[in-house]
Amino acid sequence: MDGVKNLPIDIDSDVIDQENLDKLYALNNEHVLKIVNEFVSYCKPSKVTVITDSQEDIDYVRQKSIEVGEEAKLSIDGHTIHYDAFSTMSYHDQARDKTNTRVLVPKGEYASPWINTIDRDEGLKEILEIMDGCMRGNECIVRFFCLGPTNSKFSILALQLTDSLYVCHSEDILYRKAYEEFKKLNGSNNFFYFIHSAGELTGHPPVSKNLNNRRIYVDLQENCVLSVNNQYAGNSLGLKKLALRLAINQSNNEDWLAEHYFVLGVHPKGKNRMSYFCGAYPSACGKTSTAMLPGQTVLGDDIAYLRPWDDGYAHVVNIEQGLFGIIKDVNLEDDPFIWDAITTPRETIFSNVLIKEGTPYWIGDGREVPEKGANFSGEWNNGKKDKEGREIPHAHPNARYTVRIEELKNADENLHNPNGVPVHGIFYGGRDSDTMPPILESLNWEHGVFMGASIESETTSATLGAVGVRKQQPMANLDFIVVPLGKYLENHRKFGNSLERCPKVFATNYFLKNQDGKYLNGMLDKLCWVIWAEGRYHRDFEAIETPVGYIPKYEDLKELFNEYLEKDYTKGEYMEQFKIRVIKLLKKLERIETMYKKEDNVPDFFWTILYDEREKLLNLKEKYKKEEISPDEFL
Ligand code: OXD
Ligand code: MN
Repeated sequence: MDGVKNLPIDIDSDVIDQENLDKLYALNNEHVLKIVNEFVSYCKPSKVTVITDSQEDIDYVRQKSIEVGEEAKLSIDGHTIHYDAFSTMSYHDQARDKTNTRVLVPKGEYASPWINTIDRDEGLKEILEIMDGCMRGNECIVRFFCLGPTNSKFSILALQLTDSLYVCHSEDILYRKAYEEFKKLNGSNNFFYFIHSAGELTGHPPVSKNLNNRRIYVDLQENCVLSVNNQYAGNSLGLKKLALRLAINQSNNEDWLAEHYFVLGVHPKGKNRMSYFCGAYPSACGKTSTAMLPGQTVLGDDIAYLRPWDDGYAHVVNIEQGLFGIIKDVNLEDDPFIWDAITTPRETIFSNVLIKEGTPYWIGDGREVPEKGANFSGEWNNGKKDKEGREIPHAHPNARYTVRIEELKNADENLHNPNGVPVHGIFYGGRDSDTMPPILESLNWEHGVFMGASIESETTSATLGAVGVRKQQPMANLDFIVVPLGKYLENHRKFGNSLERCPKVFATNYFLKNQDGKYLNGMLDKLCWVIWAEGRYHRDFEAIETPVGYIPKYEDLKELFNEYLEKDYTKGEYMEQFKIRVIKLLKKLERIETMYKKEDNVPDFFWTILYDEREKLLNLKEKYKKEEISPDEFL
């Protein structure tokens, strides 16, 4: 301890007092001290506060966020509202900023068409200039968290410095506290760190002013991310999507996976068993609603780490303990668990919704939209337009709620299990209106990796930019992959092949439409796909082999729809949903081929599967002389 105490902390005593200094010294970690020292000197806050795991310290953050106006209390006890910056409908801070999120790449190292990179020296120079004095007049909070359950082989510790009380409060709901865990590091630098500043603030509530200077730079060399001039959690919270990028880098250099997965406990009726499934979907494509299916339990809805385990399975943990969920079309009927949690007293942060008389309203909440209220644009009334003449909706389509998972009635009992849970299956899905059937099982693990690698999805409001544009979304993780795609796919291949009990892989598509643009499936139909997949793992159902994977048999689905949804699922619906769209699938393969051809070192197994699938589809086309083949033809 003495050695560490002698380290120069040259922060003025009117910026950090003795009590806070002592909290830092107690960690006995020179790396933490150096980081705090260095970034306090760049960012120049007027005060530094160190938060331990004590309730008193944690309550301080929550209280302070309200005091500085980043959050305001709502009518229901524990509920607060936070707004992110808004200028116009197309210029705001209410979604992830992909353009200004860059990976710092040392000269001569890998650059990719899919990864937004910048030369490391140039990028550091740029962002440190922007960060010079960015916390002036504000308080910098130093906070310690754990990505994953504490005391677990899976987990990674994380240090966060931020001048946003909202960021810190959100992280407190979403992640496990770990000041005491840092002491167990024995002085090592085995942790990620994140420096965030909302930058100069404007207005009431205070929001980031200089969106044009918003930057999020990922430094793989230092295991750190610097983020400035933003508050939206996808840009600001170190532990969320910023840590995912660092973990993807680390896992691909070791023998595990860091994925954009929910984790769901599946409980089939009358079977006296349960199974765990992971699932990756681009944001706003049914991920949370799958994780929240009625009758099932939720372990996580966004990010997971997987490792091979000694029982032969891959095990998975949720690195979070809360939900930062999209609050659009969340209503009593479709999402009873979430509805219950966010409409009753408990610690909940709403962001970017409409507030009227202390009550939050969001798009698709099943209630009448108030004529006026307050939202991210200030005072709002029906028909209000932005500077460019675009109508401002009462709530943002990417508005969010932040709540702890254990507050939900369907929370899974293994949420904090340091050993994680065994993975029986994996779902991959995208927003695809015309190509893939609702569910398709891969022919084997490698084919499953191929299926995940060829997910396509139409863009949504969770990222800035146009919506509805079809894009390739490997493992729904492309926004976060920071290693060469070939390396990422090879790591997946090896991971599954090393397992004695390999998960089954399924592609799902909840967004198939008919020729008139009408969705072919109801919101809850996904429950039947999930139960079918669980049954396939346990060999309850046979399936029909097609060139692109296995599809369910009509009789099995008819029974499942009846048992789980009390719905009559007709043969006509089945035929329409599960026909093999040969031409559309061939076109998809072409797009996938074009994408991966731009990449070096894509593993051979990927090309073998792609060419094999193409040949089989061409043979079908030749044989049937039709664009679409009925499932019955494969019986
Ligand atoms: C999220 C996202 O918020 O992926 O989970 O954008
Ligand atoms: Mn996500």
